[in-house]
Amino acid sequence: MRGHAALVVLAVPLVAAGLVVSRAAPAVSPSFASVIPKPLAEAPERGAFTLGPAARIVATGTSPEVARVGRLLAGALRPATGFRLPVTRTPGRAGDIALSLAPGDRSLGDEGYRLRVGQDGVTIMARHPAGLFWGTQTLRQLLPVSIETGSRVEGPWRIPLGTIHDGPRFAWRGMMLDVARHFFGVDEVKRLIDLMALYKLNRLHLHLTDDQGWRIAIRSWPRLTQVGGRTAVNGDPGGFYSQRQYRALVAYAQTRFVEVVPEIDMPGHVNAALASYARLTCNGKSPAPYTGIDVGFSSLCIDKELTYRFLDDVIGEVAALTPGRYVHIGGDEAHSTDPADYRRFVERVQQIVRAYGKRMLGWEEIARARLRRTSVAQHWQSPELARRAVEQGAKVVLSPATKAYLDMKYTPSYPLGLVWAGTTSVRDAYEWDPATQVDGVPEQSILGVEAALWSETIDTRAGLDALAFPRLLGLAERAWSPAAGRSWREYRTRLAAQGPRLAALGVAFHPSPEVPWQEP
Ligand code: TNX
Repeated sequence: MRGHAALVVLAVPLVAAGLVVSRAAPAVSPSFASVIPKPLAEAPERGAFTLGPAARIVATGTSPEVARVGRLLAGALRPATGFRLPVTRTPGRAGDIALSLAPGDRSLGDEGYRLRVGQDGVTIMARHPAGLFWGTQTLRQLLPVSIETGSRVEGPWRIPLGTIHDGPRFAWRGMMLDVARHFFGVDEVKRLIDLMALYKLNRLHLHLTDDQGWRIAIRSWPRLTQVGGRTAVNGDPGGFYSQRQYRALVAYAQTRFVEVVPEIDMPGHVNAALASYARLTCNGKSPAPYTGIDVGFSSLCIDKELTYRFLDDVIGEVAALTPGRYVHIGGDEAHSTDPADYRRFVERVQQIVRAYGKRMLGWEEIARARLRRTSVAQHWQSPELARRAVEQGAKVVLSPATKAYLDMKYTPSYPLGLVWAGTTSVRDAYEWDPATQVDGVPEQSILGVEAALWSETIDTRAGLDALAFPRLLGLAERAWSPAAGRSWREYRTRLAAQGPRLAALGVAFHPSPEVPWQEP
């Protein structure tokens, strides 16, 4: 243990100073044993394949999607290697990386893949392009950490030999980012999408509206962003996505097999909307903009018909921007809405969402209303509400605040974050099983797991990095890998090996002393 402590001390200043970035070779070569999330099955062999300057990426078959995954892989490997890595359809030669689809191979599932590293090259096979893409993310983790530096470094680019057969436990592997309390621009979110993809997360839930800010342009209600988009917590600068920017973000995510899930929070958490349009309030008077961090004080006017015309416009525009199946309607902490009104409201909004061809997702409180079986409740606090959703035949996404809230402090003295659900160590975020988390919510009712990062206490990339990393990796593993056979002792060693990789990517992660971080 003492040795570990010394390594931690070493890792901190290196990470902080960004020195890791220029290091060529890692102290320990990556191995199958260090991949996160843990693959389903792996058979390592002795030896390594060395990726050389003449290597090509062979996209077998005629699917443009396969070639696209190949180009993304080439783009990830070129900066550090300096190799050309042309993407080609011509038959593979020794030394190449081959990607191919095996649509008939049911053992691969919707997102699974088989990766083989042999003396003569690398092959990745999947039933669907998504699986190929996840396979390329595993391949990245099998290459030396310096592959992530973004600028030319010396090889050799050795990849350990062996075979991996992999596929996810849950279809929904998400992260929520609150861009309403503090705004995060397109470039920050793209970077987060890339980091999510490295750990095989496939849903980005954007909390686009709240009391403190409205972050998505709605053409039929322009003041939402002209007025409501200007503010943020603490009086910090606001901001918003134009529809063009938002579309670009969604497309960027889509090419990385990440589905963007937009959330418009209602009937509470709407002060920014009410401040923008006096006619949405019951008394016709706009409230002042809000920049504090209280919750539960605002509500849409449930009895006004205009409220539903407004929501029809907003949901219609948001649905048109969304290729994914879900629109999230918030529904949380509506403490200023009468309970009977709340139920009526949610049921009516459920119809609106459906009319636009989408499924409704909402925080667990929506289970107080009558839910369609295709609606989904996001559990965060109340086992009873999660059970009520399941009793109605709806599915549940698990974001238990004591495990999956990335905005909880690591320790009581940690400078960022909140503590209302307690503190959450790296170990806490990892050590739980979705299937036994909520009594009465069995595995078959669970769509998946989602980490949530609320932004009351962060407004920079550094703050985002420090709260999200490394806990996000543990949650990604909870969502992808079976719980059986895993333990914190084993996981923390794998996590330690990811430290230099995160540092090479420029991620200012929290170097928690719980983890025996590897020296870069
Ligand atoms: C509760 S969790 C909220 C958010 C806050 C968060 C802070 C949930 C559905 N609502 O409004 O930002 O706590 O941790």
